[in-house]
Amino acid sequence: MGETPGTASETALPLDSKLTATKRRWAEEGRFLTGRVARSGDHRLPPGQHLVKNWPVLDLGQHPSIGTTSWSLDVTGAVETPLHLNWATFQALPQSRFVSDIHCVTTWSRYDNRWQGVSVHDLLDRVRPKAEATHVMLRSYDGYTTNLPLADFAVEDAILATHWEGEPLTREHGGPVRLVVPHLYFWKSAKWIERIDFMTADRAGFWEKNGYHMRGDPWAEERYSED
Ligand SMILES: Nc1nc2c(c(=O)[nH]1)N[C@H]1C(S)=C(S)[C@@H](COP(=O)(O)O)O[C@H]1N2
Ligand SMILES: [Mo]
Repeated sequence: MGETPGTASETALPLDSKLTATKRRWAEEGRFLTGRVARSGDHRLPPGQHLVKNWPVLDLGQHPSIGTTSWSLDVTGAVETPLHLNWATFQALPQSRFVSDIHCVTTWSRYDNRWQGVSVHDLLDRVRPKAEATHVMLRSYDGYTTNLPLADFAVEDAILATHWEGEPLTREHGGPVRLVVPHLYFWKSAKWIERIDFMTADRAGFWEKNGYHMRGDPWAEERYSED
């Protein structure tokens, strides 16, 4: 039997005992356990969504051209160890693979996307968010921003993806590196990611300032904010 569709399957290479210890500690503390995601059958397609086989491109219309030599990622704010990663130091982090579904607020969903890259867990293990960190703001090379609760950013199958279906992510889909947070609407999954800022309070990103929901849970149809 292979991987169960719709569940996170991870191969963290190599198996890092420090990381495993961190995950075990989080599990014991019950930390970051909201929003966990394995779903099957009738519950797999969120309300109001329809399935597509292709992968649509949606964004603000600017596709920044960031080669791997000029790409870098800053991790800043309420963390013990801020990081400035270039392509080489990013590639040196453990590599993970997940299979997950995409749910876009414009009502399309796409099943079984195979991602490869650096898991958010591995990043968190290195930067160590401070106790007062509650949210993150993601910033991208096209000027896009989106905000997330830390507990949603920190789910097991969230990944800074460099590959989709075994191929490097194309520029239009956010290459060289995009975030994928599969259990929230896809606008939270920032393409061309440039900065992750840990915050001690929630702030609205681009779409959130324009009426989209602060959290964006597809199963609760958190499409637009109430006010
Ligand atoms: N940097 C950046 N990331 C972004 C966007 C964007 O405009 N800029 N659009 C978001 C929206 S609204 C969606 S639906 C998905 C689309 O990703 P895709 O084009 O790979 O399907 O990217 C999200 N991430
Ligand atoms: Mo979207």
